[in-house]
Amino acid sequence: MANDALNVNAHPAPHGVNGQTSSIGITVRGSDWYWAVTAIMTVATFVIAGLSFTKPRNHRIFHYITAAITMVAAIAYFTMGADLGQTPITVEFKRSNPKVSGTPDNQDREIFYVRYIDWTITTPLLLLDLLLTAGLPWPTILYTILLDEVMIITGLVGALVQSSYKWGYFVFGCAAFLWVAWTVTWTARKHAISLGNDIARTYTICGVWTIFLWFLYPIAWGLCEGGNVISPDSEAVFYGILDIMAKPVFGALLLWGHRNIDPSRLGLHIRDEHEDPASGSGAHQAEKGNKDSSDGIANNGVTPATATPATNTV
Ligand code: RET
Repeated sequence: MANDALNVNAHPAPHGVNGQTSSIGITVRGSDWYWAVTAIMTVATFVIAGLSFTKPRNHRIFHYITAAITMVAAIAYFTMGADLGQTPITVEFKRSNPKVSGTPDNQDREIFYVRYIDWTITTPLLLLDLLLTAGLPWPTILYTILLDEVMIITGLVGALVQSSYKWGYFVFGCAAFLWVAWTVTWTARKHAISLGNDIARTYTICGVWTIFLWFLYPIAWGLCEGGNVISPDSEAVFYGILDIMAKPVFGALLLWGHRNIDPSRLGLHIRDEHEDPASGSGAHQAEKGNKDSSDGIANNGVTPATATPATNTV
């Protein structure tokens, strides 16, 4: 079946939105690639959701978070494959390369704002996956997620700005990212190391993978939405490969690492239906011989289970 999305969804075609058209947009090949990534994200979602059934309900938190990440990405990629979720923005840098030059009377580039809606939802979930693995106190997790939102939203606003002011937003975004990168590589790693070798190893592999990949996103932004250096088809490939590495491949590494880690060791005391509400997940801790309720690090900053079992039993 031929891919007709660029004509079906655009008024006027191709890439038209609200009567305006971008002359610098994806081709059918770019759209095909977006469909391929949609398929990868969809399959990943079903596999992860299926694997969650191999775990008791109170041990599924990382499966659920990770499946939500690929599910949201699948919908975003469906949108981009359909040439939707985008708007024309006049480029700041007019280029001579025919792939990004536009036409004499139109130098608008197709900006996929839906990418940022995806990231606004999924990057906090990726951080939650990581920082819960490290047993970081919840106020630090929340604050890091807030700065992550600053990073993504400034990236979105900058992408939608035509003038050089877009780089102001880019700088705000990079500053916020440095905080996130610091927390992941330093603060949270120290916490993970205090929880035992298996947790430290899982955290380090996933954390290093994440920060290495995340550093490439602002570079892609500079070449695409910012500098108009590479074509929207190349943009699709660049961000697409990054997203596959940062979501399904990251998810596989994380869930594999978690296969023998009881969430209660991370301070995640989650009660299952057959457990006595009054005893919280104390049973779990006793059974595994963990020290996390007494050392004050691995309990996400919540009062230890032994003191007030009801408050930290979700
Ligand atoms: C922007 C531009 C502003 C400066 C910075 C950025 C970083 C974005 C990142 C995105 C990560 C996305 C992921 C998606 C999931 O698959 C917004 C491009 C620093 C790090 C991991």
